[in-house]
Amino acid sequence: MSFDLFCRVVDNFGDAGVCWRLARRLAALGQSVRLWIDRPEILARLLPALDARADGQVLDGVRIGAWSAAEHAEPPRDGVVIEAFACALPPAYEAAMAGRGCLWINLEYLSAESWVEGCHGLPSPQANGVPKFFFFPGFTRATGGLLREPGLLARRDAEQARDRGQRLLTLAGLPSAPPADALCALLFCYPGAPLEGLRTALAGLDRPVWLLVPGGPPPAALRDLGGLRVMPVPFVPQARFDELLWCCDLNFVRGEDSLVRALWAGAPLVWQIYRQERDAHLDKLEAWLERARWPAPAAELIRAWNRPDDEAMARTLPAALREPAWSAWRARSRAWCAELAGQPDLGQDLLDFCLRRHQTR
Ligand code: TRH
Repeated sequence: MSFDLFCRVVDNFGDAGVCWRLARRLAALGQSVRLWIDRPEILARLLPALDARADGQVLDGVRIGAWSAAEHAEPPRDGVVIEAFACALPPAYEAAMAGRGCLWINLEYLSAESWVEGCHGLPSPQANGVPKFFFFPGFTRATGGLLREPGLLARRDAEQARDRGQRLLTLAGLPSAPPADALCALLFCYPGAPLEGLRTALAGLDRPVWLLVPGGPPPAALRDLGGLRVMPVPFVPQARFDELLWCCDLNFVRGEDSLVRALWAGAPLVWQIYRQERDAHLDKLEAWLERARWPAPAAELIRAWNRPDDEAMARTLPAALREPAWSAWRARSRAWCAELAGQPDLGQDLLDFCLRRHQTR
């Protein structure tokens, strides 16, 4: 089938990151895919081979076009149009969809809340008569699942069998390899995270800590202290981001795509959820914590990180890293990763959904 995927960047990297990953996945499943994006320069940060000024480049089997060009594009006959995160299609394109046998999918944000299961796959009747459906990523079989490429976990295991110091030297350009007993942590967070609490907690551990901070100089609040070394590392292409996560014992991630990738890493992670008005994000965080079933000290730490609370951070992080909480957290991370990997991946699930809808027309 032919897919047109529309992406508007609201902020940061997640909108482009999720859409690019889905576009690649559908192309790898043998579909013909065009990705229309309003800020190609953001995608180029994740995909350095992309020339943000050129229109119509084909990378990894996906044709990448500028949003402005989509105004005059023809919707694919009997194809699928994906509107990511309710981004609203270009009006002329939307008008041209009528009568072409298109299926229209609204790909929603990832949420662990239980109402998602009831809304996944529901129709959304449209004035132009084009059949439109909600498609929700999620953590259960009653949702669209999470994006996962075939063989990802085997690739992870093979990588992790190699020397970690060597992997970090090549990938992150570190001046030297971390000591064998060091705790390696990746920090990818939003401004406003309780960094003072993080610094105090990490510096007070009874082992060396290497904190890898990708993409530019680390925030001023983060400086070496005690056994803590703060290491700036480059912003790696998205295709190599997993490898960075796989080098670390603990991953601080945020938003949507880096969360999912940290889950596939199968190691302890601290998620910073995207902030919303009136603290709506904290309810979403609780829904996720309920599904995650982390040991209590890890859950307390994740709450402190999101509130954000420096004092609670300095207290809860050492508790979560202390035995037996740490081993329990590691074990649960592996187990949830395996459980989630036992469910169909979002790319295949979306393709099957579209095929079924086309057959039942
Ligand atoms: O960047 P994010 O915070 O993105 C978002 C946006 O804020 C968006 O508006 C919001 O709706 C969404 O989150 C939920 O976080 P996310 O989703 O993790 O995206 C980051 C992307 O950047 C992800 O694809 C991984 C990639 N990345 C790299 O490729 N290399 C790197 O070195 C790093 C640190 C990240």
